[in-house]
Amino acid sequence: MNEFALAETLDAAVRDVRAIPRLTDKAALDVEAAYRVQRAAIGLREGRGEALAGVKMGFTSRAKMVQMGVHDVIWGLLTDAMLVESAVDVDGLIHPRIEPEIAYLIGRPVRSAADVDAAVAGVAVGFEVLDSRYEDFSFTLPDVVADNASAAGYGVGAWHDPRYVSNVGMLMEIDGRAVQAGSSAAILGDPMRSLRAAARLAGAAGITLEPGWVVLAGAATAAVPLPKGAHVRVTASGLGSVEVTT
Ligand code: OOG
Ligand code: MG
Repeated sequence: MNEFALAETLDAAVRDVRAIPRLTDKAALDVEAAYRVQRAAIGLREGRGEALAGVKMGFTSRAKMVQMGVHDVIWGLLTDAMLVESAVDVDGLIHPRIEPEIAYLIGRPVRSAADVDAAVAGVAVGFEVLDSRYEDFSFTLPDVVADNASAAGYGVGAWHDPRYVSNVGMLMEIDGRAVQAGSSAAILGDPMRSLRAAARLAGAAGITLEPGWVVLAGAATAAVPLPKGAHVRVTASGLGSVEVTT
């Protein structure tokens, strides 16, 4: 299968809400080719009217690397349609998970890592909804890259003025019960490092981070299954909380 056909296979899995076998079971796919598949699949979304809205970093914490068995930092693209306002329709997802994130708001165009520190317009606590398109939520590095780093949705709390959040406590609760707790320091030692990596990777790919875009720095803890009828709250010390229902 060519790269465009692989992108169409992943895109169909999203639309049909049906898991597919890993691409690497049949196709010889390296990481570089996988990023081309990712970009082609995003192109299909753009063709349906979705607009790029940001970047997400993956496997920036040890907790996530250990959970998923992948040991390289990856990145993916967010579109406006992925933004969750208050509720997630889990019936439209295959096997969703949720994880606590630190989010940055871009205030000025960023073309390289050198631009990014001065371009931060805000920081917030956030969450990411993941939905691997692969059976059993299981993949190799090229598979998950091609699958846009399992991105399905994201939400952010109130934006705060730029500030250092290199070591703030983070808590994720479902129906009032703590399900994950950690520190933002789990994200590459400081989520700003992840933001700089996002700027470097996007720049190398010829993508400018635009004003209004959001960068998800990566989960501070492992992800947990997102059931139907749940109320999730993610809190980060000093940044307040963000809530979502399913
Ligand atoms: C891949 C996405 C990883 C993160 O924050 O580390 C990620 C996955 O776990 O399926 O978004
Ligand atoms: Mg994430």
